[in-house]
Amino acid sequence: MADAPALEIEHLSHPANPSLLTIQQHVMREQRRFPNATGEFSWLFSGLTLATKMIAARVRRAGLSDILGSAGATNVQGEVQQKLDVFANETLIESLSWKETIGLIASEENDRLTAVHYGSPGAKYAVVFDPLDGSSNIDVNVSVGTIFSILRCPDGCADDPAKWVLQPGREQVAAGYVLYGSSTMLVYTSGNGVHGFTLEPSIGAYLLSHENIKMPARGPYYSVNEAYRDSFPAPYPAYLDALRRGGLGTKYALRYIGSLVADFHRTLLKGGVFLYPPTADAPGGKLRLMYEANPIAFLAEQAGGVATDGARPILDLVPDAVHQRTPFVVGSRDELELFNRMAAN
Ligand code: AFP
Repeated sequence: MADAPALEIEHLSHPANPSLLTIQQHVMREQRRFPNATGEFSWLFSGLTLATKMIAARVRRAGLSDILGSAGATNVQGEVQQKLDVFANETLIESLSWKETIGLIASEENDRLTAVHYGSPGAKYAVVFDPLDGSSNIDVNVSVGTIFSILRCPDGCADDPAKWVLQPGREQVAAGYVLYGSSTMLVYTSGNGVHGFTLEPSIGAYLLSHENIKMPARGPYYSVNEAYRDSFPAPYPAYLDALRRGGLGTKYALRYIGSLVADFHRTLLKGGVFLYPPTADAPGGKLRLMYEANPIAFLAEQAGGVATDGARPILDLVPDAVHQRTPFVVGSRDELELFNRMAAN
């Protein structure tokens, strides 16, 4: 019998196309940094990506379907729930409940923690989220977002859900947001830089579009609801004046959408500073520490930026309640250096 021809191998002549890297592949690649990684984390992440694609689809059709407007109830914050808030919350909980590694869920929309696989030996993570931030903007077609934070079960957490969830932001395993804007983007960090993925709607996949995002060291904008300026404490009014009058070399312009994910996304890409100071109506600040400030602060620090509550780094704050609020200042290195200097005087 004649010798069979040897199988020939042709080597790929070009490197893999990075723009075809999906979020799933990226998360798996990041996990390989940890020798004992099991792939469970990327399975967990798939619950988030599926839910946010469903939310994106619903947001896109918001004007066409009967989903705009109030759902007729208020949430734990006393805010009127929009129908899309309810849909986003239920979709995230439903999608995440399939993931055996999730023990607990905490949502902005729910008064109490939700036990998912709490008590099961495989449950390692808690997921904390704001299902649809900026939802008072939905009816006027302004960008909204989902913000999430993932926390690992620390020693002893099995008997104590508070110990599991009420961890400082520094302990986050991963965090990110999805911005439902002119395109849908997912931006996340697992502690190794900040990476952005754009949803390609024709194939339903988040594809890598912004690798290793770095926040410019200085930017052109400050972002704050200046209608409350009269009740801002020191140093906020003087700080805003300094930016406007060229204290950092250029005269700053103002940009404010009123939707944290959109305002932060601009700050992340263009630089500058976003502020939600204490006000007369909200002396402890308006934004929520665990599912707004912590995940955004983690992203900011990973991108070279800074986040503070006016006195301490956001990520060092030890929460004592899931829905606790905080003043919040986040942005580029130079703007935050000036802010911290003025706050210390
Ligand atoms: P809603 O989800 O109720 O629209 O609140 C959005 C938000 O929590 C945050 O996304 C904004 O940065 C902030 O509130 C805007 O608050 P003001 O309307 O007081 O400026």
